[in-house]
Amino acid sequence: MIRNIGIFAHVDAGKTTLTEAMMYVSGNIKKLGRVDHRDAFLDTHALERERGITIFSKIARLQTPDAEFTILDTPGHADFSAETERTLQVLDYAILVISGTDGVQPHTRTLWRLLQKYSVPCFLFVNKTDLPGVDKAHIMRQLTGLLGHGAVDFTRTDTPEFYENAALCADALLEAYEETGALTRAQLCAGVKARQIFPVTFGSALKLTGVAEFLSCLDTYTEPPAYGAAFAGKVYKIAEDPQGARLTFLKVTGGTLRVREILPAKGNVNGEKVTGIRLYSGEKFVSADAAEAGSVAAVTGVTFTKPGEGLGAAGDTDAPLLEPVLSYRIVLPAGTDTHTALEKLRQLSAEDPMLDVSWDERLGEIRVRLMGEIQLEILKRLIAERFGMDVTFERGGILYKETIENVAEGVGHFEPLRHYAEVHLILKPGPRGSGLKFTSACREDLLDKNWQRLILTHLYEKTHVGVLTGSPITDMEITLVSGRAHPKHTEGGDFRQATYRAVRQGLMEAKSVLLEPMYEFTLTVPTENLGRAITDIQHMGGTFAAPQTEGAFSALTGQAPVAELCDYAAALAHYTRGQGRLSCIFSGYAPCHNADAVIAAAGYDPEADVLNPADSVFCAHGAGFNVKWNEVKSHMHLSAVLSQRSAAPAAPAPAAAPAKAKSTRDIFAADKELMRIFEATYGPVKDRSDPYNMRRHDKPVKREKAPKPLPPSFAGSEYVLVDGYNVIYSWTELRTLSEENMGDARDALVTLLCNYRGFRGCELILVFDAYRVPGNTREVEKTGGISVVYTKEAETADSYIERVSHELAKNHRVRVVTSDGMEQIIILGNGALRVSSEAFYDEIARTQQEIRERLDRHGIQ
Ligand SMILES: Nc1nc2c(ncn2[C@@H]2O[C@H](COP(=O)(O)OP(=O)(O)OP(=O)(O)O)[C@@H](O)[C@H]2O)c(=O)[nH]1
Ligand SMILES: [Mg+2]
Repeated sequence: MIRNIGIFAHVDAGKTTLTEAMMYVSGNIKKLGRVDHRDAFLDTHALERERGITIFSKIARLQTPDAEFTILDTPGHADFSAETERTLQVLDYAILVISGTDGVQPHTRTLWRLLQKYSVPCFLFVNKTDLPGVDKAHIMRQLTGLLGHGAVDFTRTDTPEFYENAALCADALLEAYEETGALTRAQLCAGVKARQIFPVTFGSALKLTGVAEFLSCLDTYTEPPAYGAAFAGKVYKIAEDPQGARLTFLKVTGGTLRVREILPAKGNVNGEKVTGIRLYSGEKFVSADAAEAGSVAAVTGVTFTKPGEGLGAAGDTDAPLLEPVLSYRIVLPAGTDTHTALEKLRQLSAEDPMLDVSWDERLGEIRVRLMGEIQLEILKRLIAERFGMDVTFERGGILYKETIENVAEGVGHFEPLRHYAEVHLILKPGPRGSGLKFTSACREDLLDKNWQRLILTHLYEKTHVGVLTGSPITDMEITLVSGRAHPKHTEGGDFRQATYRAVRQGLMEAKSVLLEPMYEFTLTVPTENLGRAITDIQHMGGTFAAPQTEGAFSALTGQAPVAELCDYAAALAHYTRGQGRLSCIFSGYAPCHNADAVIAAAGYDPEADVLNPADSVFCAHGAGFNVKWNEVKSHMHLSAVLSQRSAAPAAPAPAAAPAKAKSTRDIFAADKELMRIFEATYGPVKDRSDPYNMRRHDKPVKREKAPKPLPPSFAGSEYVLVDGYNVIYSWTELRTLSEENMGDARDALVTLLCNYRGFRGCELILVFDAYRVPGNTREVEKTGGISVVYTKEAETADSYIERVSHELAKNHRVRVVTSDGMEQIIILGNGALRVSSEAFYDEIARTQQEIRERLDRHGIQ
């Protein structure tokens, strides 16, 4: 059975050289390559050979007489640590390489944190002992500082001193040792597996000393894990082979994976057929018909996979610990079509989700997230090689996050005509670095389990943004505590709306805190410059430990904001005349040291963020209307959970006492004018006297008073915005026409709408996407009383409609005609009403019928 072992260290410690040496010493490769000669077995990519560093994780298959190992070599440079972290989820053991000359480095500490998070048992190899100045005792002291008593020298495993040291690692080991005066192989193996013992050996990968002994240590003290019979798999990496085939690297963690079988997928995506299984070693692979549990393989034929995903019986991996903190704009070469470029760049994002390639609609920019300058250079080269695009990068700033410091209840209600959903969420601050956690504590008699699951899906599916700067929120527990569906009118999308709005409403009520990314840094300067270094770090709002002076240099380690440190290298080089060294690694988020300035510079207005509304939509007079976030709680249909708990925590929920609701017709009777408009628009109003008690409030409702005045958005004239191509594609006649000639289909639609407008007396805006047309500027044509808009380059009809409807809805009734499948959030978020293309088709047909009847009455042919 195979043992999967990852190999980790800071840059240049000798990981690739050690892997090569282990392959050579064990007879798995015949020729010893070398990183420095650009012929290493694993650093196979041209960019890796050019720079002499590992950029992509790689696999080496290693067979010894007694065991089979899969070694995963990882990049040591901090800029590629996301790639390194991804491999951790498929490992049985890790090797942490320490360079004998450098000792424990800040990056070693980061890697140690990662190994702890993923609970991977670990062996240590102290490398480069061939070089002068390597002090084994000093390194052992450093390792004890890092790992505690678990670091045990395994150079000689038959001495009393060895047994004593190993026995001190755990109570069970100590007891066994006291009984017998020794420890068995099985006991030591168990200690290693339980992360109580971390075996340390010494050697030189380059000179092949201590390598055979290290291999034998791995052979003796590792054991393959046990796996279940049901298929399970963990995806850790997506890549492309030189022929452009998509490779899904995974570990089979249960059962067997076979070629031509369907790889089961989670969620809505159907499974896909595995067309090939490749067992890679270095650049080469052998094809296999099946991969047993424990194998790490590359699978071809599947497109839905993403790193971190669990397949079959396996769960998904938690969010990674390390993440990029710098945002960049990608500037495309002149004449490149933005849309095509974005699609290509998104392929890279599928391989490395951390890049998070995104399109900022507001600023018209493509953005990526990066770890640092070296990653930037590599990405630039990769984009040029794979897509033939010579892009440049512009710094787009720091990736801030937001959290809250008090508990709040967020309420979202979504009830345009014939829709219904209400959601109550408790937002609670979580520990720093804990990310977002979503749970449900909602009673099933209040809301069916399926709706609850759907709400959780909606919480997971979106990057929820905060209300200070619009940055993603983090470190919160969001609990679903209450909600309501309508047995007839609730559709899945309604809960999406209500959930998103509940999060935002809660954020508006809570006290928000801006968080900024921090670096853990080591700053080495000539001792005469130490004073300057300390002053600089203090000015940055950083913290540091007592400086360590060695010879003419002093080292300062601590934490400081990324925003301040990311540009410090230039100043450092200047005042130390090139002798200063700065090494940084992301260490997490902390409250922002200059929050007020950052918030002011962001200029974010949460109430104007139409993509992320905090307001709700309620229904009155047969039409939905917008309710501001700070008034939602006086309209909501369920009681607040927070206040209920604090007011009478022990009291059982009162039995539902249905308040007598007035029928829609009653309400309309109060406003004949509205009734007329409503009926003219939707046809006769059906008497839906609320058979489901939808209007019941848990608290008594005073219905005697006159209905609330209508929101101002319905007072003025009516605007109808029509998403042109959507309508053409969903109306059979127009679609058929478009297949022959799109121009004819557009003209036919214009004619229909002109007639409609003439009869209904509304303002009509017909919008056609022209965003894929390079160099196109927006055009507006007035024809037959309607406005026909062709959007400009990089502007979709959706985004145009969203903006315009937002403006118009302030003073007018606005309806938006688009397909059913479209996200409703945008349009409805700003008070406009959405009409599906199908429903609008009926309306147009009815209008035409009315026009004909009227013409008939007047004897006009
Ligand atoms: N003297 C000496 N040099 C070594 C030893 N092991 C590796 N090196 C050298 O150290 C440099 C880095 O080695 P790599 O194997 O590329 O190190 P790495 O840890 O894989 O580096 P990255 O993948 O870029 O993080 C090369 O110049 C190696 O020749 C050793 O045992 N002794
Ligand atoms: Mg390497």
